[in-house]
Amino acid sequence: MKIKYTKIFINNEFVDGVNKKFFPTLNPATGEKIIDISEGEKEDIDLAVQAAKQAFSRNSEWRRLSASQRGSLINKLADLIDQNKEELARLESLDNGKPFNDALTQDIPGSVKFLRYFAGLCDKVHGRTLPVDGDFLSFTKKEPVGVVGQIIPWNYPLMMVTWKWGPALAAGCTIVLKPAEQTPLTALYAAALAKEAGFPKGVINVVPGYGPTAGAPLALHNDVDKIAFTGSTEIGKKMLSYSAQSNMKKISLELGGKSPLVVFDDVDVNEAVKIAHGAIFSNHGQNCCAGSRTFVQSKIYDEFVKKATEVAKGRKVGNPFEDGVQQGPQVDQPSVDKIMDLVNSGMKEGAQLETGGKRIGDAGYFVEPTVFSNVKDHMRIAKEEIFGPVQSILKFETMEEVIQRANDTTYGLAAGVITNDINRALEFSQAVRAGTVWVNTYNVVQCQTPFGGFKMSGLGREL
Ligand code: TXE
Repeated sequence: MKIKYTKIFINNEFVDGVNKKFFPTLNPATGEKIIDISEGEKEDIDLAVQAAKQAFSRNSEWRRLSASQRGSLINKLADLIDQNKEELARLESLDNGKPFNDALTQDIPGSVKFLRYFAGLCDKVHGRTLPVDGDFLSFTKKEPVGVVGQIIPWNYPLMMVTWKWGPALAAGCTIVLKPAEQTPLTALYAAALAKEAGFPKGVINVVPGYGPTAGAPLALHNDVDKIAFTGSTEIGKKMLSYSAQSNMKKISLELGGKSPLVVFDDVDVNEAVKIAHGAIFSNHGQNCCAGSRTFVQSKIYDEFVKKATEVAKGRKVGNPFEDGVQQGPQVDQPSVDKIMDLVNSGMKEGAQLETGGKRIGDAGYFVEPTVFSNVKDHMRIAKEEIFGPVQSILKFETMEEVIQRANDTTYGLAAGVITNDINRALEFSQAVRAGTVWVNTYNVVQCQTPFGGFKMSGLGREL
């Protein structure tokens, strides 16, 4: 397919990098280059931040817009994304490897919904009046934080753009976004649509490039007022340090997880297997909420493992553009290396491999849907984020025990519980230290609900 946008987007123009460098974006289904992208570095970040600062200055066109006019612009952008959904879904699937049908029916319409929610929120951001002592009137006012740097990952490329743009634009901020180096295509396309929607120049800037050479200068910039980051916990920690080293910019972080999904023995096992399968295998396991520790109560453990293995074996892996394919390639070679390292560690540490465990072929980054049983808490596959199609099934006996084990992690993004007993559902939901707890479902993420983690899964809440 023809790729229209490959350059850095600053001040509503597509430009080459100051240093005239390029990097390839690859098709994960083949490992081959799709196209070269202009590579942004510190010099380009400086120009983009300058543009965003100018766009945020007092009496600028953007600052003079009323809140409802900002809402109209965001809605216009949502309309344009919707009108171009086929092309955006193709780009997303090509660049990221997710099934085209998932991109078309989930990622793109989801992105439109997130934008529309924030479009409607623009003129509903209220301050308070405060009954202070004496002859005084006191009120609070919510202010846009200013220039916002946004650094996003590759697992939901366009969706992450809209999660970051929606609230920042609704508040009246201006933006410099750095997409992930693996998946720059839909962010650049969205930048072109933002221009078409009528956003004034400098409000939205997109600088593709690598973490250390484009992301770090953005996070260290003294004219950036906030960084909104989604990615690994390791780089999330760096964001805090970049802030401390520079201007104490505000930081919000949405990081990794090792989320427990607890299945009690009073349930329909087939239904529970289905929920647990979706919880871990959706988006090829490349999901920060992935239900990556499946705890199953002992009475139904063997039956659950057998059925979960059958379902995983039936998962259709292949070309993301082929009808009926449920799992495409992982995003890149380092991801496959990390997954294979953890799978091998699982086998060495004594977990029982029920199915999968291997890379498929050597063209593209495909990994077999993998199920481990007999997983113990101390094993790496029960502690580290795999970010791949690997289900780890652990056995438990009692509520007290499973609460303690579910919470024995440095993460706390999400959790799930499957039971027909409301007391069990409520008790577990209260006790588990996680930002979101799903009952008898999983991975339901909607714009009306806040999203974020306890512990090292993040700081602040999105949406
Ligand atoms: O993440 P990184 P990676 C987890 C998941 C995955 C692992 C590594 O476990 O396997 O992280 O993925 C930018 N200064 N998650 O390597 O490195 C980078 O360019 C500034 C969970 O992709 O954190 C990209 O834009 N920026 C997660 C973004 O940070 C830097 C989603 C994320 O990359 C930087 C992704 C630096 N020094 C991975 N280094 C989730 N929460 O969903 C990198 N970046």
